Amino acid sequence: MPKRRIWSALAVLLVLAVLLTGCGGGGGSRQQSQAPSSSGSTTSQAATREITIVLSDFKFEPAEITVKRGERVRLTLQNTGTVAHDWTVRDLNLASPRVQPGQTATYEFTVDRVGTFTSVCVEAGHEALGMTGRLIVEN
Ligand SMILES: [Cu+2]
Repeated sequence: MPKRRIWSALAVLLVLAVLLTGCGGGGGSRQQSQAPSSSGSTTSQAATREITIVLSDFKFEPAEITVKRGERVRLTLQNTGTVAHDWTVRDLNLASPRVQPGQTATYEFTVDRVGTFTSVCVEAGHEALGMTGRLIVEN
């Protein structure tokens, strides 16, 4: 009876297909749970925070940076513009070196006050042209 064999074979295939698709669906939704990472416990190390700001005509990129009170900050100021620029926070007496077009300078500082401060480029007219940003100091 060859016909019955064929039907039996088809039935077996059908069952296998259902089992395989069932397994595939179940396996995909399984997720490995990982141990929670304790990211807060390593911030006590006194590492220098490195931040790069691109100075262009006439903006800071990023305009806003955030640091922690008391930590050493090293700014890398990269001037991609066509005129000299700087990065100054008057309220904190922070003033970077003047960076010539195409040049890069570094400026290190530490802030002991928490708050949000305005940063500007003090080259003539640049602040008025929108070359301002914010320095946020967190505890
Ligand atoms: Cu400028």
